[in-house]
Amino acid sequence: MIKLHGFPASNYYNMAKMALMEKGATLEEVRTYTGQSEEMLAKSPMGKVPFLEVDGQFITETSIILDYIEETQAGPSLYPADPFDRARVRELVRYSELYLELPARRCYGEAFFRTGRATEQTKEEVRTVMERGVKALHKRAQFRPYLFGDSLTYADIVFLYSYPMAAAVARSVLGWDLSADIPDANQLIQRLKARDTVKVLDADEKANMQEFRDAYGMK
Ligand SMILES: N[C@@H](CCC(=O)N[C@@H](CS)C(=O)NCC(=O)O)C(=O)O
Repeated sequence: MIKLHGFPASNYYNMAKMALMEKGATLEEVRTYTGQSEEMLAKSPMGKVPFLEVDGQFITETSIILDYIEETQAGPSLYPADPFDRARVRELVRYSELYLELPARRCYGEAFFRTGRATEQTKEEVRTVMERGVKALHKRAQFRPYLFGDSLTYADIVFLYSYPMAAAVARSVLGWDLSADIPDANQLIQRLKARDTVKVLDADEKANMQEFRDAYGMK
């Protein structure tokens, strides 16, 4: 059985967990917080979550984990059949990850945790990358009604756990209403949030929030 390490307040963890749930896979969740201990690095060399445990061995990096899930688990395919279309979905995954979530993450301390304030230079850098990410999404995302066509793909899963954080950072740190620039985003997020899998993920995330804050010494 696949074991998924991480914690439900982690957006990346939820991407991997949602993919497994959408596949109807049997999974064991192993509560693991991030860190740099040798024990952790032996399993997750960057000390990050999520990571998968398969027969006592470990796989890290969410997009790699998603591909592994696709290749090993039964259930509906979360990629289109055509190789070109699959590449397009992978592009969308990368756009959300690298040009929305990752830059926004630099301001999570200020936006969500009150653990620090972003400098003006950081804000400028973050905004520049995100603005380009938004333009890239405009060129590729379909919203028909999913990011790529009429069925759920990994692009939607990664968007669901990237866009809301990016929008919150944009609003609270950058004074920028991201939803005005991606008008179809909110409707897609609402559609995704109505899925049974996401209702469970949301409840698990809420239930984990205090433990998560305690684990990192946050108030
Ligand atoms: N590139 C990684 C990013 C995962 C990530 O940043 N996870 C966060 C938790 S949501 C983490 O482990 N942070 C700890 C750290 O950056 O050291 C992936 O795709 O899995």
